[in-house]
Amino acid sequence: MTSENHLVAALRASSAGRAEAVFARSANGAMLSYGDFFAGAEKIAAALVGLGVQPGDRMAVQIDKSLEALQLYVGAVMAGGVFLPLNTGYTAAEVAYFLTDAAPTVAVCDPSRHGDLAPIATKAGVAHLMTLDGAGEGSLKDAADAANAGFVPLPRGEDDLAAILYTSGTTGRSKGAMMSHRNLASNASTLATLWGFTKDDILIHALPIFHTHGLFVATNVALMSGCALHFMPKFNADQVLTAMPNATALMGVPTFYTRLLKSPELADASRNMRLFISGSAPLLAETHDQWRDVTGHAILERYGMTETNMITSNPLDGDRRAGTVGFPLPGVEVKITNPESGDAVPNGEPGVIEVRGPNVFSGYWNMPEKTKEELRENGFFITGDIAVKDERGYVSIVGRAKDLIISGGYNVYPKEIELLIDEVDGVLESAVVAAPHPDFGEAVVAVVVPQAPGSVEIEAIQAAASTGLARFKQPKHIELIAELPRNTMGKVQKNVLREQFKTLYK
Ligand code: MCA
Ligand code: AMP
Repeated sequence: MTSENHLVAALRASSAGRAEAVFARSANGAMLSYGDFFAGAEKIAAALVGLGVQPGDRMAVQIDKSLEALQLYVGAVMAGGVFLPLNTGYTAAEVAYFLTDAAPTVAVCDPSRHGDLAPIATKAGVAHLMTLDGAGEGSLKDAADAANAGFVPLPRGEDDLAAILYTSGTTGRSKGAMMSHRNLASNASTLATLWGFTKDDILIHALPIFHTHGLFVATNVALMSGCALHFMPKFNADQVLTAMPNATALMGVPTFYTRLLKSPELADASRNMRLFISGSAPLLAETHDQWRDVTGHAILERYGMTETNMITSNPLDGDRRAGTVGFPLPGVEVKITNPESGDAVPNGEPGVIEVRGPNVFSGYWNMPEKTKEELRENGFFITGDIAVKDERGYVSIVGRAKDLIISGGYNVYPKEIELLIDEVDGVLESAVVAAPHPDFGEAVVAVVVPQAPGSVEIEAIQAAASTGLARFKQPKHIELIAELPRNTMGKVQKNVLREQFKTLYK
């Protein structure tokens, strides 16, 4: 029986004996030390246990980004709980699904949403709906303030769950990816070493903290290396540029880089930085080249998934090749396979990426059948991304076997939107595709067939989307057409629609 909390011990190791070291500097200049960060997390853990949280209980959290929100993440894990972060853009209808599916003991929301969510939480059997706002105030903070200091993290082993992250699926139903202490600790430790992070780094943190990139890649890597964060509530190009001269590294989605490239100050501001990392969506080779021309730095592109954490990375030392996502991480096996046979394809031929290692999740919450479809018995997870490996071992992602749109780093599953649109009165059917977009990479476009001419207005579809879907999932363009293009088998030809809309934003 383990006596320590595996993930918390790993996250604390680098700052042991350095309680005074800066963990985070906020946009307003306020500093938070490592000692105070963990002391605050302990108080939250004590408050959660006081509310009745037992090891293994889920804690659903839909709150604005703040340092207290990060303390809540670490505090939830200290309490032996399973942290379940939710995109702040999710509507009440979306949150209802997550609460019902995951059955958390405690949910935490912004005070402004308490009224909205209280009946939903009650219906889902949530025992406590607490609040925490973007300034770190709320009923959870009050409970933490009243709790005793010095909470000792509850023992949790490598196989115990630390988090569940929901990821939408091609069936339109979100799946909760179960992440163990080992999954999170091993990946962050590998990345911190691979990318050369030390306690002297200062990482600009402008990503949201409800997804893998901002929470497990940026935050865990920083904690594990004992470095400092420039902590920003959200991405703002001017704020990032202002922070750069006093920072060493940035992690972002491609939209960060295309937006930063618009600034004439970029060349000067980036002079002292040592590393720019991109992921979550494809970085255009053109953006990579422009960045190198302006700053002299080659962006390090890496690739991962919610279910697997990070899988591949370009090298820190060596050639960071534009248009590739680099090599498998140390300790992570990557196979490129024929989707029918599951056999590995020869180098240079496209196939589906499969991945096995300590980073790979243990399955989907309450969905054994879905788990079986995507996670082979031999431990390989089928990513649904199509890639080729070249003779030097660099992996390039060349397509997706799954119907997925990535907009500004957020995943949007067309099926979910099509199901919602098809329910609108007067709609016969719909198809949702991506159109290339200069800012978001891909934009969501909905093509809708009315039951009869004039049977539905675009406004009615927009209204349904805004009630049912987070803003980033809502179609940026809706087009009514008489019928969808189909092949001889009757399957909708999304490639024809993609072709039709490929210059919409050009
Ligand atoms: C905002 N909007 C969006 C998006 N973000 N629409 C589509 N896609 C988006 N990503 C909407 C806004 O609601 C607004 O709508 C309009 O677009 C313009 O908003 P703007 O102010 O320009 O947006 P922003 O607030 O600056 O946000 C853009 C952003 C943000 C900074 C790129 O989306 C972001 O932080 N993305 C990062 C996502 C991320 O962390 N992904 C990692 C997932 P309106 O004006 O009409 O209201 S983890 C992952 O993928 C794996 C594991 C991995 O490998 O990392
Ligand atoms: P999610 O599971 O929602 O976090 O999204 C993971 C998906 O994002 C992957 O399956 C890929 O399709 C995509 N992705 C992540 N990083 C990259 C990258 N560097 N290049 C291309 N696609 C990426």
